[in-house]
Amino acid sequence: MPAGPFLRAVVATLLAFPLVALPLAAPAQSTTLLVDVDHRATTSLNGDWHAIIDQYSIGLRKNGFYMNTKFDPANTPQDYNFATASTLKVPGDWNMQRPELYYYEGLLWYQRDFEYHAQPNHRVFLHIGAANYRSYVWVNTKKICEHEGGFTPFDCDVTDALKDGSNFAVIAVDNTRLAAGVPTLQTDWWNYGGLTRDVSLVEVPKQYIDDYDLHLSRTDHSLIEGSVHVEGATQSRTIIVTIPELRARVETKTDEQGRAAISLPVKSLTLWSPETPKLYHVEITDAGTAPNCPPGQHCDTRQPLGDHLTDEIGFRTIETRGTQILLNGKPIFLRGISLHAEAPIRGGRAYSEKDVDTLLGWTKELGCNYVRLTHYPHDERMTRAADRLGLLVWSEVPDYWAIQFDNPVVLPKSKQQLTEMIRRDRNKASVILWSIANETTNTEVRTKYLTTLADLAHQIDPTRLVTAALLVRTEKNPAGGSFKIVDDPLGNALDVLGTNEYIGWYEQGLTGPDNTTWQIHFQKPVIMSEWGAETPAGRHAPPGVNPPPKWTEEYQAQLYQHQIVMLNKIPQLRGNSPWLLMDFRSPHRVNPGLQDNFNRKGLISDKGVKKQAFYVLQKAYQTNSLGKAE
Ligand code: GCB
Repeated sequence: MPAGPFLRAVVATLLAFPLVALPLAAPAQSTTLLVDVDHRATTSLNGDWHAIIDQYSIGLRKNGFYMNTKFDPANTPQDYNFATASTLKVPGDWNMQRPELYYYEGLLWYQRDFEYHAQPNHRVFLHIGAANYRSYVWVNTKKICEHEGGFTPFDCDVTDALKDGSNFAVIAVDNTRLAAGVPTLQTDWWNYGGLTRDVSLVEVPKQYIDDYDLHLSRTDHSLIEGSVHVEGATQSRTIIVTIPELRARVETKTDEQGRAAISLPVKSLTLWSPETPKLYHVEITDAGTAPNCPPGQHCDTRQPLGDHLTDEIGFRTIETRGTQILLNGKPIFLRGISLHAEAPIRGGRAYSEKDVDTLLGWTKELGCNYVRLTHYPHDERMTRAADRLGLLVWSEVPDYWAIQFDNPVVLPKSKQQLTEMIRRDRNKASVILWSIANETTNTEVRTKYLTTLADLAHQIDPTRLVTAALLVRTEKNPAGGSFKIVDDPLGNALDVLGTNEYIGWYEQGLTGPDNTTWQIHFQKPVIMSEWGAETPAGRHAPPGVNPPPKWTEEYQAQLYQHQIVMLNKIPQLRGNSPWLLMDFRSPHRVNPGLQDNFNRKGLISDKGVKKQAFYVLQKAYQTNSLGKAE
């Protein structure tokens, strides 16, 4: 290879930075988070993006300097060329789009051109629905922002970088697993990389509504309360919230922080519930800086109007009383199933309406009123659809397994993802549970860390319940069988206890559940958040062999029967979400012929074939033979 400036730059960089320690880019430029982006008029940047695999992160070593300066289309780059690079579809993980990317973990550069014609007095954001795991964004060679976290949206202010006419964006996405990441190195799911969700340009006025929270008062079911925030508001602005169908309207003012408290009395409200998933059309208007209009006077002085948003919102309350979960003040049992954001049939990360329709269609067919969306926030289409379909939702951040709880750089990452998840979805009636973790080992430092997260979730959103999927202790029962003991001190910080168990799969056999007694050391509602068994669809026990062997549909189905009997004996059980709706891709599952890179604990195969256990759970849900305590 001829020694040119590029090579010299690379050699110099490599000498400066040992191979193992890729230099971290400069501290992340701030990103914001616009809520309700799917109701704004946006310019979609979905479609074909040029893509360059950069396995050694060369372009990033100088904080994007090298590639960035050569993005000028007048230059003919020596070592890469976006114009001639082949393309990848956005949204979409890269792993499923090209064979050479199936196992790829590293950096990949995306580039696309777009037209933009500026409107005066507006700000423009580049909205990225999710990019796994770290992203670095440039527009027209200007470095715009960075973001860490693979499952939450972010918005980068590109106003000053845009030109009238032809523009281009470059986004480097890196899905290298990080020990100090959230999640950390080990996960039982595929590390799908790339721009996995929608990308768009969002144009907003100079002062814009970046956030709002409208919910029903727990104590007064004829009062909607919350707040609206106007970013960039330097003086008090008039905010109007209306629900035309209810003829409800409130007009109020922002404070010095740009926040307006909302208190909106409503009459004859139909409460949102799985049986009546009623959504109301809501209008939120920033009416500018003019004073309130005195009654009886003509007021057209408040032009120009500021930002305007619409949303479809359901109103309901969720709370606990002792060991009960109350929806709209009434006890409810959560008949659920867990699911990953794995796309049915085509495979890869789920992102489309079709993916959501298929997954939630199966969930409804199963007789569920509830879904546990594991182990990270899913696409916003999922929670929108859950709102429409009347499915209650558990939504989770990827504080999964062995997070580095003792590493001070990690907690801010968890907090950020939790905040982003809550902001995006707190106007969705379907979401009732924020889950802060899954199966974390009980240590003092872990409990402190996750208690901080639970407190943060309560602080940002005092209207919902906070949960986590806990590990459960096992002890021998002197009278025979075993005890399952729920006494993880993290339970003190939670409203609802999720508990995972694999009796009959990782421990004991089919009759394991018959010999298990549960001891729960908290007077709080419990959801059996995971349990299950694995089998490829269509793999059957030999005729007449009973009990059936593991890895057969018969074993899985019979285990479901035993588990359901056990679950019904747990007095404070208030919900159930077995593991899981559909088989999903995972690097942990390498058993040839049985798994072939798929965790096969689904009730349905990744190709859409239902296993026998599907019908066992369906029967329990449809006949109400599970959760009788309701
Ligand atoms: C668990 C994890 C889940 C795994 C599952 C399994 O406990 O929470 O992510 O996929 O077990 O199949 O082992």
